[in-house]
Amino acid sequence: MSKDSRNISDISSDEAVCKLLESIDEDISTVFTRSEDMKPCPIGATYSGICCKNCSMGPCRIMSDDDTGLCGATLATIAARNLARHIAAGASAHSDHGRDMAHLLALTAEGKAEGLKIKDELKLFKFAKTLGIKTNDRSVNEIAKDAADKAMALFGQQTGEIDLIHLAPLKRQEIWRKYKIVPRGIDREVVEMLHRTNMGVDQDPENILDQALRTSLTDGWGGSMIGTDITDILFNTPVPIAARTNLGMLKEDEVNIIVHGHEPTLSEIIAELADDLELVEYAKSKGAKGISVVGICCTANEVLMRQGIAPVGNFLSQEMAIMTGAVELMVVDVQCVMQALGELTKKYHTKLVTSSPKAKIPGAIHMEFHEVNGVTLAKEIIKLAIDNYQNRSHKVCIPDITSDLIAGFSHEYIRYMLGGRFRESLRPLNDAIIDGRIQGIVAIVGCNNARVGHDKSNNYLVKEFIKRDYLVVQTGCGALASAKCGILTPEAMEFAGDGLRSICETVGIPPILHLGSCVDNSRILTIASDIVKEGGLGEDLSDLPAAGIAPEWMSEKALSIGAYFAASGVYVAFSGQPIPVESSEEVKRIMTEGWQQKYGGQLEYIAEAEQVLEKVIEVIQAKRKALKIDVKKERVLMDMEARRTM
Ligand code: BF8
Repeated sequence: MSKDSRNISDISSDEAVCKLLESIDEDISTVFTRSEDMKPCPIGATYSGICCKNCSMGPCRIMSDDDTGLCGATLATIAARNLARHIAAGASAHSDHGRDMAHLLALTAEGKAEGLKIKDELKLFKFAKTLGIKTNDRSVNEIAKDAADKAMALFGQQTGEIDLIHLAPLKRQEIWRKYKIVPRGIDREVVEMLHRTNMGVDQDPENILDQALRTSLTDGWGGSMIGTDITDILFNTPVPIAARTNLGMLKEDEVNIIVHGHEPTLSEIIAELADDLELVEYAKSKGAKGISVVGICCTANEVLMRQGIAPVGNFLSQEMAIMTGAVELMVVDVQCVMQALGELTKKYHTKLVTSSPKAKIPGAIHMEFHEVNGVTLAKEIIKLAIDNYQNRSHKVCIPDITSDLIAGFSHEYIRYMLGGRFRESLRPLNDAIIDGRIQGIVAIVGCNNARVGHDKSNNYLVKEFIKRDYLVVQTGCGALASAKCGILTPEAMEFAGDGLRSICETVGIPPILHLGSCVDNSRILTIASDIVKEGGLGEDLSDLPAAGIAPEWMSEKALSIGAYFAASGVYVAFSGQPIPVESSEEVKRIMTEGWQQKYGGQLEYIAEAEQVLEKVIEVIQAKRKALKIDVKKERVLMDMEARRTM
């Protein structure tokens, strides 16, 4: 790759991506070449000062604690405001997704959503109960309509508390009430965050950041949780499913369609129609052997978990897929879709289709999805792809690289898997944590970032943690990184420590659990709350020997996720690129010591993955010590060994 001075193996750990980069044409620009050509602006991106653009007297460049903006705003105020706005944007993305799912549920209940019906009634009843909807003697559709209306009302609610926070342990709810950060309404907190960071409003960094936490809680315990629950209700709660991943899953002799983005609905329908006899016959009439639907990013996680559709890559793979020359059509909805796809697809035969009225791309064909036209539109899109099969213009170059994976561990399935069908329970998990066979739970989630080695830190940390008996749970692009690395399988047990391996073997789970897309981080909140309620590991989420890591973070959504975990009492480390407060010691202190004292959680940036490993182990071991469960593992393993040899 001539435009990039780095070694290709430093750029990505994904062999398929490396293979494509090796053979890239001179005139092709990718996120990797652009990251070499354009360095990040140093002001605000790293440790060297910060930039305020919130009024037209600026942009003001603040280089030290002695400087202020024209209005007098300090470095700490500006850093807090900037972070708060990122968190508001991230929370709004997840929440708007949740709102669309609620709208879809309402239309499905009314019979107006083409091709859709409620698939998981049990989950609907649970969701309705949480929202205070009466379920006795009522039809499924009546319950679904009321639940959808109530979920939508939570976005515009002005006072009180959003219902879903009541799923958290009671002690956690009291902490939120004490510091006045219980979300009143989902949209309300995002709007108030934007107001308070407007020029001349909230100028106290701690107060700004408290509202940022309240805003983030509307994501994790609000919009994301609504999104996850309704997706399960409409498309089924995931159970473990075997599949294969990476670019080698593209088919040289079939019509290849990639679904990319975050909203599951249209993608689920397209994936279901890939086997439609009429469409397959049509594809054959055009010279293809069949239709292959694959995914990228979190849409990939959604259709992977429920239909076993192959994810061909994560965020940084989206351009690579086009460069194989084998993709007839890529259909995108919202979030994490690079604008560069518009120009790149012009150089290949690939048709780029946008489907959301919220997200159009210059150069793409817009075929708008509405809840009422799902099946009709999906068929039109598939036909467009089929018609494009004969237009392949480049030599097809599909790297012959794939890996097996197991995905789809919903919290419902984890309870069932641990306790059995009639006595589902997290007890065995709690006991394994208490006796030390599992040292703790580490969520390794989030994005790829072209400024850091693709998948590298993720793969390193995942392996190091399971080696030390930490159960790893994953979502988003982190989960897909592990899948491509081949460790999202029961065979990864060979890398696990004795204690973790003994649990995995007994229960029949892999040591790394794929929990879904980024909105599905809400599943982690639910599991953690259930662990607390199960007993023996403290009274609050902050007591649990658990932590969160976003080792290659990129999106504002990651900042919102990190903030809601910290607000929920979890230690969170971001790595790779700095979070945008690094120049302010005061703000960093608030987010570590300050949040620890008030909320029992923290969010901090740690540059190197090795340091993250050390710090997270230190944090989790301190929690084990506080719970007085820090010395049991050796004895338990010796007992197990003795039993084996008897
Ligand atoms: O929501 S992990 S790069 S695809 S933001 Fe985007 Fe990050 Fe991937 Fe999913 Ni999440």
